[in-house]
Amino acid sequence: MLMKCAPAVTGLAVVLLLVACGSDDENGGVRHDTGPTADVIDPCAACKAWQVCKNGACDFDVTSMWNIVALNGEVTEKNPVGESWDALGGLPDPFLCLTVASARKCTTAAQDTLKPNWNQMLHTNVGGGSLIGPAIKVEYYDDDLTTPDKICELSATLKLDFLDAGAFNLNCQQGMANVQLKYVK
Ligand SMILES: [Ca+2]
Repeated sequence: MLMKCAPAVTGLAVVLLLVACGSDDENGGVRHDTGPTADVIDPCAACKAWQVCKNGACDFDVTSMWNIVALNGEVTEKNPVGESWDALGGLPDPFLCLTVASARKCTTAAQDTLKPNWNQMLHTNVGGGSLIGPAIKVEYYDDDLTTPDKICELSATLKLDFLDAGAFNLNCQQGMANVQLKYVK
């Protein structure tokens, strides 16, 4: 009995185990496993931080909070009419605006580049309910002295998969952009 209940452990632990083993004898000495039992499987054990357990399944938590970061993008060399974006073969100055829950936020314009690298936080603490469901308005422009030239405008409906991936990309004829979704709480 002693050997069975006290595997390689230090002195103090042995003493404690001896006490525990003593009471085992009263129950027939069959209880010796302290690990969790496999009888009950929690269906929500694998729920992510932004999910709630609902009717025994993981469900999106509409009260979760998210930050939205415009990471980077790419723009085609020519504009929709086949010309360079700026005069005399100049490269574009791309910026991205995202309207979420009626708030329109834009990156600064990346100067003279086909590969803007903004890495700018546009929205903070956006409620999950505003992120999934309502479409996000996307405006992608080449900044100019007068009025910006449109690279593209579109409406994006986010999917739960995007939250899982923590990012999504926007694709249109004249360019693409990567946007990061960061779970806050
Ligand atoms: Ca420009």
